[in-house]
Amino acid sequence: MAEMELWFTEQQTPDLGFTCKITKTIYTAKTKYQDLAILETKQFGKMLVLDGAVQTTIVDEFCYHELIAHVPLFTHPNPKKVAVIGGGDGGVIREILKHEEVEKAYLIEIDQEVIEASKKYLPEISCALDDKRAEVIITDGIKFVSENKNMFDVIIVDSTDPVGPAVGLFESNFYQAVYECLKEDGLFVAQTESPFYDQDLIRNVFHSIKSIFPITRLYLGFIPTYPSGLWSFTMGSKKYDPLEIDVSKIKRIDTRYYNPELHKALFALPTFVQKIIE
Ligand code: AG3
Repeated sequence: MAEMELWFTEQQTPDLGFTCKITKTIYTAKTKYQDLAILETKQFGKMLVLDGAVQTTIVDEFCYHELIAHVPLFTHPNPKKVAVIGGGDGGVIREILKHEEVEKAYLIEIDQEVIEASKKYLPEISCALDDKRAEVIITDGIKFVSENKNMFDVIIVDSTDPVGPAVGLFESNFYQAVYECLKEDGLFVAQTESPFYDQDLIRNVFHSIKSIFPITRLYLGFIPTYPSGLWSFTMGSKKYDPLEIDVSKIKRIDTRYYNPELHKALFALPTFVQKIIE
């Protein structure tokens, strides 16, 4: 008898699917906010899926988590207080805590069940959530940033796609609140989707941030399990420019994607991406 094969497909666009062979469905739940699944895939190991969209996998999570954390943290000369909005799997917190000067890293996540499932089934990613320097706050990130002023050196927005509870995390009001939540020399980074499939979003986000922050920069990385693989991050900064830092001063930390040679190179954009943000 032929062996039964199970496959998971993320519908990345109305016309394109990304399909992985599944060896096991480890956990599924309908949380208050979204459908959650943790799958064992053959190609990428364990995978976290929210509302049908791949969030992270054991094999390629380092690409995303290192890029979203180390670029802002090595741009700010002395990041002591850092907040992650979203990011319930804990991967960004793990990277932030590799920086010794960080005194406290706050995880502001709306969905407690993402944190609990990640702690239970994805310890490789969530391992730093129990660190003494980490503090988890279960609340709406939009509400949190609007209620706290002048509080953080760096804010990292590790959101899902702009659908459902994350829509507001891509809006101008939110970026204004982030500006006010940062200290006078603070900076922030948000994940801003694929330059192949989300050009309007990238353009709108870039211009909203640019109308609020004195310095706005877009950088790119490669994340195999995300739509098109090519992924964008947008930084808004009050004072420090990632392109002006002295890269020879960047401390070597344990990473697999990020390195000091790459820091400025990440901001060199293909022509079609330059055009998106013109
Ligand atoms: N947050 C960004 C995931 C976006 C992926 N989109 C998709 N697969 N359609 C990732 C959270 C990791 N900490």
